[in-house]
Amino acid sequence: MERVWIGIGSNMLDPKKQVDQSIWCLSALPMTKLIAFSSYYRSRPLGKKNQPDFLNAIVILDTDLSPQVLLNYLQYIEKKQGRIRLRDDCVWQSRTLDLDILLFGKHIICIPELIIPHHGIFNREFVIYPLIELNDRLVFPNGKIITDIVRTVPRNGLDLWKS
Ligand code: PH2
Ligand code: MG
Ligand code: MG
Repeated sequence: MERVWIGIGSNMLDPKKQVDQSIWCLSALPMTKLIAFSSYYRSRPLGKKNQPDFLNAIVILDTDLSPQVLLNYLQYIEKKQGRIRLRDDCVWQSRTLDLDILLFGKHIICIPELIIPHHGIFNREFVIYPLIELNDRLVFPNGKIITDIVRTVPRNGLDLWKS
C-alpha cells in the first residue's frame, strides 16, 4: 500500500463539476482508498495566458495499484470527462480535466510516460499550496521539506475557488 498524491486541474466546461466528478471517480478506483482532498483553488493559467483561470486541487489516495496501472486509470478518467489529447500535449492549452501523479510514496520514477515526483511540485503555486494545506510536514523523496519549498514560490494570485 502506498500513499499517492494526485493533482487535479480544470479550466473548461464547469471546472467545479469536472473536479467533483473526478474525485468521485478516484474514490471508486479498485484497491484504492480516498484519504483526503484539499480546498478548491483558483489559479492563473501557467503557459498560454489567454485562457480561463484554472480550478486546482489535490487528492490523497492509499493504493495497491502500481504507478503505471494508476496512470492508465487517470488517463481513462480524463478521457471519459472529455479531454482530447493533441499530438503535442505540451502546448498547455485549456483542458476539461488534468490528473497528475505528484508523489507516489517515496518513489522516484523516471520513465518516458511518468516522472515522479512531478516536476511542477517545486515551482507551481497551485501544487505547493494545496499540498501544504494537506500536510505541512511533508518531506519529498529528495529530502526537501515543504515549508522550505513554499517560501520560494509566490502565490501569484492563487485564491480559494468561489462560485
Ligand atoms: N496545468 C497545466 C498548464 N497550466 N495552469 C494552472 N493554473 N493550473 C494547471 O493545472 C495548469 C496550468 C498543464 O498541466
Ligand atoms: Mg498538469
Ligand atoms: Mg497531466
